Amino acid sequence: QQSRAHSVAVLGAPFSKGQKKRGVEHGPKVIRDAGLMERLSNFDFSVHDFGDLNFQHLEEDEPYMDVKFPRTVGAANKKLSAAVRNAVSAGHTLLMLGGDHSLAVGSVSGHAQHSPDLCLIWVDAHADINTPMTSPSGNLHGQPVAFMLKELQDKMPDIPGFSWTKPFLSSRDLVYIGLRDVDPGEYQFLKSFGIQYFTMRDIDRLGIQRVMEVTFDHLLARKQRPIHLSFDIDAFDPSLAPATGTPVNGGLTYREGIYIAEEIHNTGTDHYSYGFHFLWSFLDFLKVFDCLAFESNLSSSWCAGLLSVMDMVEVNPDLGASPEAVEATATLAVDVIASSLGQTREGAHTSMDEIPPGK
Ligand code: 5AB
Ligand code: MN
Ligand code: MN
Ligand code: MN
Repeated sequence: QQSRAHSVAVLGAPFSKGQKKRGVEHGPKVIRDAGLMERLSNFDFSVHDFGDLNFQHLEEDEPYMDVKFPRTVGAANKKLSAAVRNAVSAGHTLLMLGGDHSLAVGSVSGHAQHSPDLCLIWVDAHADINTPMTSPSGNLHGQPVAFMLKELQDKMPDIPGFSWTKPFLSSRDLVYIGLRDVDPGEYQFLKSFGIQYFTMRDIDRLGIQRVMEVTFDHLLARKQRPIHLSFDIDAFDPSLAPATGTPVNGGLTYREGIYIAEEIHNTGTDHYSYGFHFLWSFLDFLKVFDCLAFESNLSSSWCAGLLSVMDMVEVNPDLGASPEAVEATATLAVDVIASSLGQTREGAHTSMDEIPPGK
């Protein structure tokens, strides 16, 4: 039996000019060094390593208002956007390794060029929805979502370096998970656009299982569609992910983070929890049903789910207090990636046609 979205492409984006701390450009290297490719080779899909993009640092790049390195960040994202569009168009599920979170402008916009109906799950301590006017820091890694949202179109000035991109995402196609450090302007945007978000407090109250259920109800109940997962490692508690630029106490536990990833992988297969009560198009139904049958079959059961592009960002090896702290952070990133792509805690259900024989 053939598996379906049978190939995952890995693309490194060693870029740090969306913020001021050095080191996050080495994120792709430490995530790879933590055994990423070996882990991915355990799956039924094929893996293509596209290597790292090459970004230029522009000499002449004066701040725009308070925004730092606008042209450098804009040009890097333009390049990333084209690379993501090409990879997705070629049929790959894409894994983008950052780099700082400003890279989401390129990653999500490139994905949207191929899949205009995508939805976005943003796992982060921060909402990253500041505009140049609301940003307390001027750092573009705190602003990527503002470039995407149609609702913010008239609040975004023309920032040099970004004329290549136009807002493409509607606020109802976005869900945040893990928030616990939201700026005043950001809070206003979340509220006035009615964006679905789950703070750490919401996770405390509802539990992560219910949070994921409501997330998929919100995004997928009416229509199955591609998921873009933008995962900022600072969503985790700093005790688990210390090597990152803007840590905030009280973050996700290991099990909550892995559960989020597992549920995203399970989309398109474990669909009874969301939206079976809604009317699906006949084709959508057949597609999903086929996938379910496929999963329950013990042989070669890898099923892609709806995850289409994943960003893993903000791992900064220069900020770990020790080599162990850096390795723990990078290994955690690899664990989340593996779970998003189908690693399960109940064991691998691949390539086993019958119960193993006794001796
Ligand atoms: B990250 C802050 N909201 O805008 C800002 O790590 C922090 O990609 C942004 O989530 C953190 O500078 C950006 C204060
Ligand atoms: Mn972020
Ligand atoms: Mn963050
Ligand atoms: Mn699976």
